[in-house]
Amino acid sequence: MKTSNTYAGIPAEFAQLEKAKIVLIPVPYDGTSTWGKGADKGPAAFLKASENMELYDIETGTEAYKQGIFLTEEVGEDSSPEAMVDAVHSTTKHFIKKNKFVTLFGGEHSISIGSIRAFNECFDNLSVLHIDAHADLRKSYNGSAFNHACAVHEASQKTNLIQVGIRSMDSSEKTYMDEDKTFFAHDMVNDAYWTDKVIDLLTDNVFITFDLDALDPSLVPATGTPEPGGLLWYETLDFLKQVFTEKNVVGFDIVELCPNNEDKSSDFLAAKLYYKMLSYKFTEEDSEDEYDNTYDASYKSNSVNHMKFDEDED
Ligand SMILES: [Mn+2]
Repeated sequence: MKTSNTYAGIPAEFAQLEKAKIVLIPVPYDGTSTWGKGADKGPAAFLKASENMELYDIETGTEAYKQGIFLTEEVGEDSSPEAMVDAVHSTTKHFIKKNKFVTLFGGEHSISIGSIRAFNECFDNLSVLHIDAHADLRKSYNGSAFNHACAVHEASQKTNLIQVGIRSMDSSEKTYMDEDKTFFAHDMVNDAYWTDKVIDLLTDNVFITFDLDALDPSLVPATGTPEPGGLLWYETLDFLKQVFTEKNVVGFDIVELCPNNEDKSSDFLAAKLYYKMLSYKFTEEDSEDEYDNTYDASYKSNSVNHMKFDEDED
């Protein structure tokens, strides 16, 4: 079921798959959240807020929707966390192979296990930029490796994982944390150069997974596990702009919007954040230009074969 006919109500001519450079996959999944429930309502609230947002970006002077944004059917698989992750993985990969700039909106953070896996299989030497209040590094939680508390465990083992905004974790997660690649919120507040340090640690191909609870709860109260002391709006935008300018961002997801009836500002912030990221990605791109997402079909199959060969030798 589609919650809206087109993203942000954009004209149909900009919303067709063939012409669109951007694909948006809604994943309304909330199967493993442990406290605040309602992330399954996130995509609908995000899309509704997007329809009420201006589509001209003042800062970049662009209208990113003219690059074309195709809104897919929701990934509704929820028979088990593992089945959901598989569905997100295959849907994401399907659209990467169509040479699109693929974005996802959750849903809780466990959806990112599937999206990160798809991007890591398609892009050489991938960095995952994880922006979150929580470390999310547990190997399993409540009996599942596909819990939201495990969102980037796999990424910590298989990609260059850089964590930003972290201010809540369990001591057991230290086993999987690379402190040289972790930016704790209490350090960032006293370090004027943290963004440059993040940039230095990132490889060229970057996937961003953005948990909205990374932001301060004064900005986003509507999230499942709000933590005090988060990122503020303009420092976040400055940081993202730097990443999009200096690196090849290959895709992103935004997760953990948990809408409520009292506060609509969180929904609007999520809508604006999504569109800002598109505006930064496509600032220099003419809407008539062909898009090449640099997906390399030969890369991963070769490296897998090579690894297999080495294992056989042993
Ligand atoms: Mn979080």
